[in-house]
Amino acid sequence: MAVRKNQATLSATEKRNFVNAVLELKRQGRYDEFVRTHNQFIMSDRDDSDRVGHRSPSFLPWHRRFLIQFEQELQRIDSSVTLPYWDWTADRTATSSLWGADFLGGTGRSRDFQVTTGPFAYATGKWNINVSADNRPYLQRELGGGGRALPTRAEVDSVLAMATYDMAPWNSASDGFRNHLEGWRGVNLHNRVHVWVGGQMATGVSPNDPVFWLHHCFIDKLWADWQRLHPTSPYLPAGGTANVVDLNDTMRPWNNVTPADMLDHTKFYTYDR
Ligand code: CU1
Ligand code: CU1
Repeated sequence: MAVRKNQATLSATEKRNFVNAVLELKRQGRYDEFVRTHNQFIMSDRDDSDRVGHRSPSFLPWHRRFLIQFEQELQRIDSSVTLPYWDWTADRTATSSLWGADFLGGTGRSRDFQVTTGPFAYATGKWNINVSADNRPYLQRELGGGGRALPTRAEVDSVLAMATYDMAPWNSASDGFRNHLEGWRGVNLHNRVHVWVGGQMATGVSPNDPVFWLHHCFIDKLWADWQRLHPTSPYLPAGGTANVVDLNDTMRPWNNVTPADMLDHTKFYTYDR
């Protein structure tokens, strides 16, 4: 069974294998398909009409399925690779090892926020941005530039304490665990991290930045942690709800997977703690 680990505990070899698999997927042209799919959902998910990937109950199962597909593509290149997670409550500065030249590279330069260090720097010739929001061909970051710190452990725990998965109106105005984790309400967890990284991460083409996968892997882990804390709290809504993915409805773009299929992550992988 594949074990997903905290990125801070990866060996030099594990970091290199992850980076190399990501670069190979990019070279094959398959990486950009994930960027394109994600952006299409960001553009079409609406509070008052169909919503699947975001601002809706299926935010968590949709991204779980999306990450599994990405991880499987990496494993086809290197079977030893699993997605690492970034615990941004612990590794919360622009100088943490996550941003080292041996892993994801650092923040962007001040002139244009272009990332110039590490394996995803434009000058390497291996990381051109093809699915773009602004026609710039290079990865951009402005770590911490939004002026608001990354969420704290206490903030995470306050959201994990919420016993109800989701509530009407099942969108970005909802109370409950999912919407507070997604970050449209309250302490703003997931969305705030996208803004903290800045550059492409603050847009619909966020998977252009490989940190997207490490961020969402931690969000996925927090869902699993929440399930353990609230073993009798079900996924909601159970059925008959307009415009959102109920427990046994299939999710686009796969159309063969439901939230119910995604509830037990241990069918696919485990976390290191
Ligand atoms: Cu997303
Ligand atoms: Cu996200």
